[in-house]
Amino acid sequence: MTRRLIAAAAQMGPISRSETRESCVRRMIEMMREAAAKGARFIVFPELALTSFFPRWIIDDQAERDQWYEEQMPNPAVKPLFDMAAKLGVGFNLGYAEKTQEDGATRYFNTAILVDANGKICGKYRKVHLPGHKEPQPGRRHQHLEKRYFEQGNLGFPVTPMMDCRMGMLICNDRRWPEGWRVLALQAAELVCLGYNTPNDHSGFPEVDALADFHHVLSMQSGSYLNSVWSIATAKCGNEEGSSMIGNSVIVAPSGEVIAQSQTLEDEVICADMDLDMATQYRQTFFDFARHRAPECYGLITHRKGASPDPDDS
Ligand code: CDV
Repeated sequence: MTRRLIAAAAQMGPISRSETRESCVRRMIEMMREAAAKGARFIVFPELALTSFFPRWIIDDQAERDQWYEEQMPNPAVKPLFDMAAKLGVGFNLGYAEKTQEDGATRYFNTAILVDANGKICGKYRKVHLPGHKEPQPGRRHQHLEKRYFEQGNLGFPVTPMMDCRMGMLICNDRRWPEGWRVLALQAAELVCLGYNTPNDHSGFPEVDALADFHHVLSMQSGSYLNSVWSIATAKCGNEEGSSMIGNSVIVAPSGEVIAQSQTLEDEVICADMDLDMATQYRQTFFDFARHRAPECYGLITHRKGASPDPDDS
């Protein structure tokens, strides 16, 4: 018997600087109802889905900065989303900024969680590939200060068995780096969930910005195909506080085919009926890892960080 999961991407249009968590959660609940009415049992929400994308701003005051993070999950503002998930019997993936006390220090991460159909948190991931800068870049219309406001994730790339599916998570920029996908695939992940905020107006190179949608879809299709996994990528998009962000939320099959794609730059639900066994099918043929991979030849992947022509560079 094939294992099927009807899943959805719940894309969000812009979130203004003054919009409250309560308002964002209301928008998400509305989309959760719509997805459930279409038969979906699992939903992927965007990266940093509870606030505006604050790393575009220089915020020096620590107390002001701390307001952008969640110290508890679920907290009272977000609890209605968990309650609705349990009521409708729908699981979800949610991205948010996390402030936590760990190893005797206050720490900040760009985080995503997996919540099951009973409203219970089953998995957590903290973004590894943080883009942008630690120090503000002079002359930029919008900053991208993720390296200032978050530290690199410290949970690796975990796979969580949930809703009869082996689920992994990546966050936004992670989709451009094949290493994370592969670490998930090597744990027999069947679905990769990813939320993103991808601007197309401030790389400093108009020719790069013009390809932002193409590179996003390319990364999702290649990540899915080369690793034999389903993937769901959900945007926060549109014009947010003067920054233009791409839409194009997609659900991609292990074949690399795009099965569903959003059409707007607003709140929008897309769904797909996923045959989870498709992941296994590809892993028994082209991508039978155990038969064809050669880890003994891949040492540089874990030993060397940057590209170098010097054979002795570590
Ligand atoms: N939020 C992100 O990680 N955004 C990056 C941008 C800055 C390139 C992305 O990869 O889409």
